Amino acid sequence: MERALIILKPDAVQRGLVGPILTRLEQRGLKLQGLKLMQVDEALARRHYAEHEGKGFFAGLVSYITSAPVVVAVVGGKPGTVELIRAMVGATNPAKAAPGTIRGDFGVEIGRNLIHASDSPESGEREVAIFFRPEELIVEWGRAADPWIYE
Ligand code: D4T
Repeated sequence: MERALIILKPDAVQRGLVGPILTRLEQRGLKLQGLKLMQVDEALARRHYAEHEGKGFFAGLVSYITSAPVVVAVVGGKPGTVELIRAMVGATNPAKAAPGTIRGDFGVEIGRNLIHASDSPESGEREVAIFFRPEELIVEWGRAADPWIYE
């Protein structure tokens, strides 16, 4: 069962873009399995972004993600979900992200790129486990529209 961790970063929360971004995911037909507002502390930020430790932008990335509350969500349940969400999110640098993508429609700079989405099913599993306890998730729930979204 494939799923992605989504983080609506501090700029998305501060700019009132939580609703519009979640709306896009919902309208696409994606299904939430978990959702919460939280403050990321430095230890969590370092763990989540461990692959970037040592890079020039790492300190700025950690201070940005810990600077104010974020909204974290788990989205998925179907094969292909991670790739579909990454396509909706757009390129890492919003200046290069295509119009119609979340970063391409709402962002300007790479250090304020609004949203994180897991980049593979394996990352999704690792990241969901970092941010959510199992009891915070509802993995299987029926939705009346499902047969109109999935064949
Ligand atoms: P995230 O992980 O936030 O979904 O972004 P991406 O998956 O699209 O991009 P990434 O892992 O390569 O980068 C993580 C995070 O670091 C910021 N960043 C990245 C930055 O501030 N400067 C940079 O030069 C790069 C490469 C943006 C996203």
